[in-house]
Amino acid sequence: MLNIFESKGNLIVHSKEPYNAEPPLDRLRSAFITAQADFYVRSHGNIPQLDADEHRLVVDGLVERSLNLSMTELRTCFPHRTVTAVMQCAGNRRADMLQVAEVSGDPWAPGAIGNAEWTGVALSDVLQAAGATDNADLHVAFASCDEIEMEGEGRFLYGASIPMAKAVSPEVILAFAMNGEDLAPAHGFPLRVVVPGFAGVRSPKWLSRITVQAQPSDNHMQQRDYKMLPSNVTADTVDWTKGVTINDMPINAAICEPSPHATLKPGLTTIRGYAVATAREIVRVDISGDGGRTWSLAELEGSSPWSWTFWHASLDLSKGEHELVVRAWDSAGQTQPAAPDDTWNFKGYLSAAWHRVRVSVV
Ligand SMILES: Nc1nc2c(c(=O)[nH]1)N[C@H]1C(S)=C(S)[C@@H](COP(=O)(O)O)O[C@H]1N2
Ligand SMILES: [Mo]
Repeated sequence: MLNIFESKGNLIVHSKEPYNAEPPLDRLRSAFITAQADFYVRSHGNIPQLDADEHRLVVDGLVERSLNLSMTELRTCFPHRTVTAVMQCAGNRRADMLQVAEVSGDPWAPGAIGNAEWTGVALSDVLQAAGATDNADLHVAFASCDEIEMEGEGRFLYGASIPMAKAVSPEVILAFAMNGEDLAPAHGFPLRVVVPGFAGVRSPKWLSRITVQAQPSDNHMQQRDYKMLPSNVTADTVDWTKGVTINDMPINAAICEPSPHATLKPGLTTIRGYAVATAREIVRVDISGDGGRTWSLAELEGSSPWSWTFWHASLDLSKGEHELVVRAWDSAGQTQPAAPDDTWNFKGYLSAAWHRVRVSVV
């Protein structure tokens, strides 16, 4: 079997251990469905090499009957569902916030996102088989097999949770396949959660346990990370209990081509990128060739619920330096903040300001 650096040879590696990497943007923009080889990887610990024949999924907590399922039982006892959905890290585009002030975490460009066809079983079917009550006040907690080591936290296994109201939505699945293939080890083989519309952190890979409980997961990932924080809060002053849990992702858009600092010829240039509004629809994308003073409409290439929307535009660029800018609009008329300063936070989460790319025309 290929090792991770071979199987992910096209990616830009932010760190090797834990392995974190994203695709170059022209590659990301080359297909509506992102190939596993080109799909970003965000890991906090090791990448477990699990045996599907041995793997078990336990369902317990506030249920009428606990389940302990093999992968074969999971595949054969429940109807299969396929959902095409974006997976996106809450730290996607963090590099832009880094330009405002220091932030913690890897400097992700706009590549910590991908769109895949996930196949598995509905989480709601599994919860129903266990006789879980779907009281909206409950939480569904997930436990994984990867081990994480963090300063001040020691060693622990990855875990996170989602509210019951989302857990019983039909789009939330326990996936064993991505784009019709087994999940690659880096993407959670043999089983992961996929929570369309939510930040990637709520979609645990290498899933081993589902627990229905009265409160959110007590895991570090749920309690002391991945929260929305005001810009005056720092690593030294943060009170995690006051942060807001990041679930839904904001509207966002990025220019994938041309790449930053590209040298172009005068005349018509095609600009390509993606926009994403998760639960809502992208209805308009604006593109500027002069730093956001004047705008024209990009052409949308169609979408599906939970997927991204690809767009392209043609701009007539004269000789000189240009700042290309994109901003998207959703069906509720919401758009993106103009500058990363507006939403800066020391963790660099939810970086969704107008995306700017400088090019030279010579
Ligand atoms: N078990 C486990 N699940 C995890 C993570 C992890 O480190 N361990 N990272 C999460 C985060 S923060 C993101 S953004 C997505 C990334 O999924 P991918 O690596 O398949 O792209 O997985 C999520 N699930
Ligand atoms: Mo993430």
